[in-house]
Amino acid sequence: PLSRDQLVERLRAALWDKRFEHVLRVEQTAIELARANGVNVEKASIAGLCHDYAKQRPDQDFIDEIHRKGLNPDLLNYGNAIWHGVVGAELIKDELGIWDEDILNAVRHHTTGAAVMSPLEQVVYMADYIEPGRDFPEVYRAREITAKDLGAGVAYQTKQTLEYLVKRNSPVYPTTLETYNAWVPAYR
Ligand code: DGI
Ligand code: FE
Ligand code: FE
Ligand code: FE
Repeated sequence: PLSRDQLVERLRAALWDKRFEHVLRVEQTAIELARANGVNVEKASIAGLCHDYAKQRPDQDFIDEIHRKGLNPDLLNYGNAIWHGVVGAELIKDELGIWDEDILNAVRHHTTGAAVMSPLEQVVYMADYIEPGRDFPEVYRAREITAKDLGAGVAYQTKQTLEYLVKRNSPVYPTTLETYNAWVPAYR
């Protein structure tokens, strides 16, 4: 398996500087959330580093991978925002040799969440949202909530994301709705 330093170099090569720096901040935030929540810190580091590995790939790479791996054809109705996690996890497996299913699921679900998420998946989903470079208005509240209760953070982010998509008349990926139904009413 690749060492952390080797992974960092692969990410540096795959991403523009600003996005590479985001990835490093997500790694650090994921490590902190992992420590606070009894989650494997090394897995949090690897998943944090890799979560946006595929973000700058051309659409055709994702389309090819959807066909090659026989992924859900409904994916073809979406775009990079959904593909870079769900399909990106397959590229990480192929190209970085990461086979740990918990890490791969954390990458798969980092954008949409999922109805059922392991503690590691919750950590990466939240780290991407609250890393210190984020400055949208809701992020301050999100950091407070997540520090107290990781699951409550998941619910908060999911609700904010759904509101944002609906306000912009954006298509909502079905997994995002499943995440909403599983997490938001539970924290009412
Ligand atoms: O890759 P990042 O920018 O760090 O963050 P991300 O992967 O969490 O989000 C990428 C984008 O995906 C963001 O602009 C919001 C969007 N998004 C999240 N859920 C959905 C979605 N877009 C669509 N169309 N449908 C969704 O369900
Ligand atoms: Fe992402
Ligand atoms: Fe995110
Ligand atoms: Fe990200």
